[in-house]
Amino acid sequence: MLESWRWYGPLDKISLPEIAQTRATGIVTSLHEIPYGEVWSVEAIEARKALIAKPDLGLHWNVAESLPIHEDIKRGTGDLSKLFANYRQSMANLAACGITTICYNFMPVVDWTRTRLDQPLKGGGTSLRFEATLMAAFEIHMLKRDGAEEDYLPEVVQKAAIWFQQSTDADRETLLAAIMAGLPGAYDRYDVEGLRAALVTYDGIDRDGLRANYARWLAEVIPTAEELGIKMCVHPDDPPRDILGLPRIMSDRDDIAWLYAQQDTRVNGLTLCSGSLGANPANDVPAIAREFADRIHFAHLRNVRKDPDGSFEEDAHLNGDTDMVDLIRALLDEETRRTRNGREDVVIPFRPDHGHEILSDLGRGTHPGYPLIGRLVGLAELRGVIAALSQ
Ligand code: DNO
Repeated sequence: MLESWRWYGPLDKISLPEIAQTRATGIVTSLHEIPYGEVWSVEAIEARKALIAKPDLGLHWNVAESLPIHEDIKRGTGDLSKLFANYRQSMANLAACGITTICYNFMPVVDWTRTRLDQPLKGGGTSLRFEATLMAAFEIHMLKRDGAEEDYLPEVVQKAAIWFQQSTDADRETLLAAIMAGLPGAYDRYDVEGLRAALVTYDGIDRDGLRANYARWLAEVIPTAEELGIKMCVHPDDPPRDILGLPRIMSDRDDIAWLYAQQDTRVNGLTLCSGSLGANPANDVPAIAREFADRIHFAHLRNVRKDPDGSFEEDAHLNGDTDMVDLIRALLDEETRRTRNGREDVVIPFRPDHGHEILSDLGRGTHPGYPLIGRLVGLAELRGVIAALSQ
């Protein structure tokens, strides 16, 4: 397994020399400044690659996360040929620069979603939390989405009403900011009106409709990935359930089976994100890893602790509900199998996904979920498990 680290590019408050001290060697990044749907030029990719390699810190750009998919493709609206062609061109340019693993997601409108970015931890520090009551309060009372009440347990709906009544304007703003924080690397955020407008554009698109749009996109890009030797790996939905009335179609075992069947080739694969999948009580993450192992091209390792009402909180990497040791065993077993089968892509890159804000992370203003010390703790713990299991 190759230790990697997500870096948000030159605007990231964590510098490459700091990352080098974690002893991770792979850099996972994106050209965040390029608007969705536009081509990543060879020059732009080479320049970023050189920046990563330049300080001679032993780092290299190994995974593009994400090469984002334009919302028009997810909605299936209009003439998409230009957007498909642009995506394929970016893939070709990445391949020309030697970057052959691409992570993307097919979540409509919002990426990962939390309701609190600074949930206090016992003994100090903070974590990211998804509180069902707060999400319900947002959807029912702030967004005023039709039918939102039906998506939550009655007691959650009740508590949400109380929270909303008692909340101040500042509480509501903080909640909106937390929910919007997940848009990866994007610098524009929706306000309530903007979000409402974005949701309207998905009116009439149900699960089957979204799947059809995804299948169409796969048919457009997977043959190209095959020609270029690129491994495509979808990131699961986070949280793995419908949200804001939008369908989510990459949330569990059956969704992954569906994906693999759409284009039955190894390059059509998965980012095994243990935290995303682990937030659904029905998902047995190590079992999913074993079942779909041969097309896992990348792993995000973190852990969540779930509550019965649908809430969850990001726990320490070896705590939480997922048996991380068993999961890592599944990934190492897959590497062994790949070696035996003579596969070229034996090594699975992984990154310590998210981390608690602790010690000197506090107040540093890094991306939510991506502090230095908290992730380093996660990496160190995962590294220990890998070393022990590899003996
Ligand atoms: C959250 C991340 C996701 C991921 C995208 C991939 O922390 O794992 O934002 O980068 O969903 O497209």
